[in-house]
Amino acid sequence: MPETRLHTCMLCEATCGITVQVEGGRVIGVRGDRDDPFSRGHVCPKAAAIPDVMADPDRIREPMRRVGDRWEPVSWDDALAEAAERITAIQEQHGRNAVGLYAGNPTVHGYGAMLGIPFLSRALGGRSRFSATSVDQLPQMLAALEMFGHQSLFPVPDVDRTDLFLVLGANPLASNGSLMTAPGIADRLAALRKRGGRLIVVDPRRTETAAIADRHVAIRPGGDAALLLGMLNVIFAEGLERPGRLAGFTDGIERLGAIAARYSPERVAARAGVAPDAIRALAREFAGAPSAVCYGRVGISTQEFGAIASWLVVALNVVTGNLDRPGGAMFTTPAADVVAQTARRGSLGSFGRFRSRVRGLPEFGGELPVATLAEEIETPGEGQIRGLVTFAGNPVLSTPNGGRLDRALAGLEFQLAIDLYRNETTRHANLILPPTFGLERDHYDLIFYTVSVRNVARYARSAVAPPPGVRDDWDILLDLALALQARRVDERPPGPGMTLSEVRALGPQRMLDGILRAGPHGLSLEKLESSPHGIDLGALEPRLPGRLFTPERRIRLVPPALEADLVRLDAALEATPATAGSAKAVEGAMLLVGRRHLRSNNSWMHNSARLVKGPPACTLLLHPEDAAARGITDGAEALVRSRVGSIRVPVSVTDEIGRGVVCLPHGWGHGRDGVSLRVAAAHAGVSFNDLADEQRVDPSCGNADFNGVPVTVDAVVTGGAPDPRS
Ligand SMILES: Nc1nc2c(c(=O)[nH]1)N[C@H]1C(S)=C(S)[C@@H](COP(=O)(O)OP(=O)(O)OC[C@H]3O[C@@H](n4cnc5c(=O)[nH]c(N)nc54)[C@H](O)[C@@H]3O)O[C@H]1N2
Ligand SMILES: Nc1nc2c(c(=O)[nH]1)N[C@H]1C(S)=C(S)[C@@H](COP(=O)(O)OP(=O)(O)OC[C@H]3O[C@@H](n4cnc5c(=O)[nH]c(N)nc54)[C@H](O)[C@@H]3O)O[C@H]1N2
Ligand code: SF4
Ligand SMILES: [Mo]
Repeated sequence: MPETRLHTCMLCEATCGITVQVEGGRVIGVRGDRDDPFSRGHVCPKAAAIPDVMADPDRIREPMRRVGDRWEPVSWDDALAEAAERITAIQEQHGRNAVGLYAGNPTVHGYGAMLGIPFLSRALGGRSRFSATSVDQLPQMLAALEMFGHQSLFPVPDVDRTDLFLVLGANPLASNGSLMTAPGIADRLAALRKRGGRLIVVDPRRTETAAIADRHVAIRPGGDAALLLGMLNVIFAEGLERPGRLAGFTDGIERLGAIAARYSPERVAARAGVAPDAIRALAREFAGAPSAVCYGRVGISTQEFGAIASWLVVALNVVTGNLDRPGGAMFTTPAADVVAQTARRGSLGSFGRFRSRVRGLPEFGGELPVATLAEEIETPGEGQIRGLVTFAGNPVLSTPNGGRLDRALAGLEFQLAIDLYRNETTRHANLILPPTFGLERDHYDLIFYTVSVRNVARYARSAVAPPPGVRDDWDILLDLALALQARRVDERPPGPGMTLSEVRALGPQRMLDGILRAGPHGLSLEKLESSPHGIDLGALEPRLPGRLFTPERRIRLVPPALEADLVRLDAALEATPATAGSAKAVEGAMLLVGRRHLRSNNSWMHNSARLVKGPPACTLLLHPEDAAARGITDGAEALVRSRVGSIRVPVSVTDEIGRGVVCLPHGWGHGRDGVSLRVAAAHAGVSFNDLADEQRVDPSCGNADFNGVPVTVDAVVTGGAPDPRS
């Protein structure tokens, strides 16, 4: 008889409660937990693939060492010792910056990894730290830091109560929400419309979410900053600004009004790709709604004007009185309040404390933009990166110009990967250390409950034992840190507080318990375990001004760093011909944007047969007129070229994408040598990031610019001359 265990899905930000059927120590099924007060039984097709990853024959189950292009097992002791020796040897000769660290997305999906990574980071030392932040939400963190004083204080759309949900550059029906933990988002959006609320989606593509919306605004890629300024212009010009109680603790409202006065709908329309009348209507509708919330995600964040757009999304909510009120953008009161906890330690965040060696890109949160990693490896000189640790990341497929990074990694003196798979990135490693995964470990969403649409908490014990040869991420991170520390001859004696060995012995569970006990709900692991389906701690409540971390405890509506960046936008507005109805007229090229699929998760779940079956997902969306102009038919291959690379990809001809824009998912391209992903290799696809240009970043903060990459698209001429770059 199978037993049922409770757990939480750790794949995306929705934190769905799951029930797990276990028989003979193996997981035989995963379903939604109907008794979870937050997710109420919702799961998506990916949940069933958790056991696929756990039982994947390609999964690495013991530490592996590469000898040439052969891999051999190695004991944990030998692997850790060798890693520490190689890393310290490089650092002793070339300095701490010579060994880099890249932490990928799953870091934030495991509390042990999240709590452990700072210890490895500190043990490595130096400034060569990178993470997926700079290909994702960095501009939104920058806006939080500059406006609220803490880089992790995100306003969350109160989707369950709002009257108007204005979505820019997010497709929650595919992504299940981001910086908005809202399991079962389709039901929540249906409920919104049922109670008379409106959903408006601003996106270059008529996405799954746009298709169920009241209105779809087909914006030009990278046009959001222009659109938002145009809306603010109308709001101030027509006296529609109503900050209400926010005015009592907000600085810069007048200044924002003066700025907005420069951006009439007529001036911004071409760049936004939205007609002046439509901008006016949108502004009036938003300002006039009983409650409204503007929410922007990956599409506004990873683009040319990501920082300005991220700032203006918050500003629009403030100016219309929709920040910190029900139905607007609100702040959580999380049971494990890592925001308050880091603030107590004085780490509110940082920006621009130092710059990258080669391109001079600014530091953010102690990290450098990953778009500069390849050149930091390739460029000789002091501080050149010669060794790299990757943790839960696949930057070859997930960072811009992955092709260049791929080649750069091949030239490293030493690479260590902590990962489940030998993939496009970890194939270059000298050592791979394999972690436990999924239901083999306990789970608490340290990060995502800080951005959830209700205050909730759920803790799950591990449901099955891990394979004997793997270790928890926490253990790997701390053991590596200890091994590094042991080799440092120059190490200063441990100061007050706990030693690394004491931290290692304490373990992540007791750390989590401490954070919960210190938190605003006085919870503990014991209390959470007595409510195994999770606890609903209520709807979000107004938190301001108490939750602000600026020294003056006021909102900075016009952060100087972001205001200064407007000159760049001004130049772009001048450069945009007023007649440009399509993006094409502007760049002389097509503009490439990304997309996500419900059955795919960044780069690393394509080895699950159940997720990749069916028609190929990695296709280029092309408008029928653009297709006809190039003689490309549905299903045929196109040659897509950018400054940095070229790919051949099957085309889906569809009017869901605007003219002049093409759309491709990221995370594909598994056809490389030395990758040990048999199912994924049979559904290889091509990598978006072989086209994305590492030199195209939002220069204000260095975040990658994936949305609006100029490309040319041509029919593949069979029998013609081979493309020189492919
Ligand atoms: N199934 C699935 N779920 C996931 C993931 C996954 O890979 N698969 N990844 C997870 C991760 S790491 C994240 S960060 C979240 C992301 O969650 P979302 O932000 O919801 O992700 P996307 O689906 O990429 O949505 C981005 C949208 O921006 C649009 N866009 C592109 N350029 C522009 C532009 O210039 N302006 C505007 N307004 N829109 C633009 C794109 O067309 C796209 O629809 O999803 C998470 N959830
Ligand atoms: N063109 C384009 N590029 C993008 C995006 C886009 O929209 N367009 N989105 C960006 C975004 S939002 C993100 S977050 C990044 C993601 O970028 P990355 O984090 O670099 O890439 P992932 O594909 O998430 O790779 C995760 C890796 O972690 C491993 N892994 C999974 N679970 C665990 C675990 O529990 N422990 C350990 N140690 N390893 C684990 C997997 O095997 C895989 O190798 O991609 C970015 N890249
Ligand atoms: S929506 Fe996200 S958390 Fe929920 S089952 Fe799917 S992948 Fe897991
Ligand atoms: Mo992400």
